[in-house]
Amino acid sequence: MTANSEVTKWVDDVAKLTTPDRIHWCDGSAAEHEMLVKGMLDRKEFTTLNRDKWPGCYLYRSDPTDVARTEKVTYINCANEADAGPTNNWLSPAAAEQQVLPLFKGAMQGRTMYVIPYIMGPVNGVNSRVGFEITDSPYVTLNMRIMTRMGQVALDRLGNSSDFVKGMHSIGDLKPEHRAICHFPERNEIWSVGSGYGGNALLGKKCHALRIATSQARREGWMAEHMLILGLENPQGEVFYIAAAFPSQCGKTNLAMVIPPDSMPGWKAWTVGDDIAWIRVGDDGRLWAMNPEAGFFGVAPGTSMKTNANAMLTAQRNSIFTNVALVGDDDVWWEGMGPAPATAVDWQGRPWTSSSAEKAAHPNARFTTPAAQCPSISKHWEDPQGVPLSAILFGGRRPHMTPLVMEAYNWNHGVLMGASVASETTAAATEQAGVLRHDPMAMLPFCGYHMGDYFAHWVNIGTKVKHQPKLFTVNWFRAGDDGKFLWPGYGDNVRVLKWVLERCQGRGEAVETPIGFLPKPKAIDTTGINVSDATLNDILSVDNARWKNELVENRKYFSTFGNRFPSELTTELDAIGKRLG
Ligand code: SAT
Ligand code: MN
Repeated sequence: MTANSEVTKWVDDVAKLTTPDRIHWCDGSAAEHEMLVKGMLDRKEFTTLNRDKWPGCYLYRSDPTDVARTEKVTYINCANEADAGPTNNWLSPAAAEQQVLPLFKGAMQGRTMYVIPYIMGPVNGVNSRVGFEITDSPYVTLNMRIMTRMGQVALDRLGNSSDFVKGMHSIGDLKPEHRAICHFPERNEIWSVGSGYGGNALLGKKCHALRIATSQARREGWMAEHMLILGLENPQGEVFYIAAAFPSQCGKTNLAMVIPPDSMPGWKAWTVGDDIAWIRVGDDGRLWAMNPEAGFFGVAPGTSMKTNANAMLTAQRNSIFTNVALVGDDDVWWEGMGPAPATAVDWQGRPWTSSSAEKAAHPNARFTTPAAQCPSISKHWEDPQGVPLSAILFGGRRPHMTPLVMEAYNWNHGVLMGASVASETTAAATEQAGVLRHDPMAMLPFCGYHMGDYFAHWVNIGTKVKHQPKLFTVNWFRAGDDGKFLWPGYGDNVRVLKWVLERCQGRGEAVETPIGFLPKPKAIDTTGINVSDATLNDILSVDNARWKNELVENRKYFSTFGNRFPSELTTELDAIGKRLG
């Protein structure tokens, strides 16, 4: 409990509305954790996994209709529709009160209401923020315990301040037609009902740390971004920090935990964050980034000792597995982990055999796991100041378009590169997979205000940063005519990061092209891998005709932001047009 009357008044109001049987204030203790787990086991909502292979780990199966973020019912509820912009669903605060608030009425009857005080960011972080999630889901509570610094630490940090985010969550009746996720950026408030899924229900993550935080950041002059943060150490022992934005399932978690290949002796990579970066302008004129989260909420399918050993090793203890398959002696399995078992229990609890047409794990099955357990976790991941950024990368899945890597000519050109990110859709969003969609800075579903204003905010931040990080676009997914990837990816992506760092140090050979600085093929270290000069030339080539089309397409897309699209970026578009001839 707390003496903060703004908190207690709000908790009272929510309790009056939702009428829970009990109210539990989370303190984050081990005893509380045990109590929550016991309840999950008693209700058969958790399966205890093998104590030797997966100590402290549990399997959870969600409602089959509740397996991913639901963007169609995710709303920005600012006062004026124009301020939400064309990329967000807008619902007026009054309409939300009429349509969504009733879904909370009596919703917690027969349930316990958990009050979760949490901190996004390190406990003593200079840019950390306090939020509260009120939820009737013990599963959500257990996930929040991994994903945030939760309990007494947050009450201590907040004290009597009224600077906190109010998140109200109920699983409601879990019916998709009774689902809504509302964000009130003007009053730092979130309402989420009808879903227990991560991005919809762990309110500290996308709802607070991105949608609400982007609005706060704009007001206060910092940045909330959908980015991993990585420290790259060269053989001389110098560490440089890189932030990178990729749309869902473009290998963000893999890059955050990348292991440099054996053929790059002396290179090391350190994980700071895998999904979200809060970035501020330091007194020293550099950009400083921190990871507001305390855990990883990673996609399981495709994760293996081969593709991401660090993620596998992190998730071996104290983790929650959602919608994966159960095999043998309380072991878990998912597609891409290794050889398929002969039989399993699939993510919906049904018998499965290796000849089944359906997948055993849901494609968006997840592990929730404490970041501190990651073998590659940076010793600076909880530094109160964060880490200074040398480079920012933008990337997407563009099989036939963007070169392996290119460097912006200047900050605004880099902002344009970020604004131009487009990628094939994946299963993490509930839309059709495999369709190309624009996803500026990988923020399309996460920017809490008008995207044109967001671009302008990026331009504005550039003017405040004396020592700007260099901005780059990367694309690990260039494919040949046969559809096969041309670049090996995974650990070998460090070869690209090596060039990025060389550029940041004023070295690294580059050629000027109409679309940016590209590495000379010889400047990419390919020692020990089988990538021919022809292939490298191919993935580092610029097809002027394609890029002219791309420019037309991008101009069309940017016109949807009307006069909020910053003129500085139009200047950069024109410059590219001129260079393309
Ligand atoms: O789907 S979530 O938003 O919960 C996770 C992610 O896509 O990063
Ligand atoms: Mn994400």
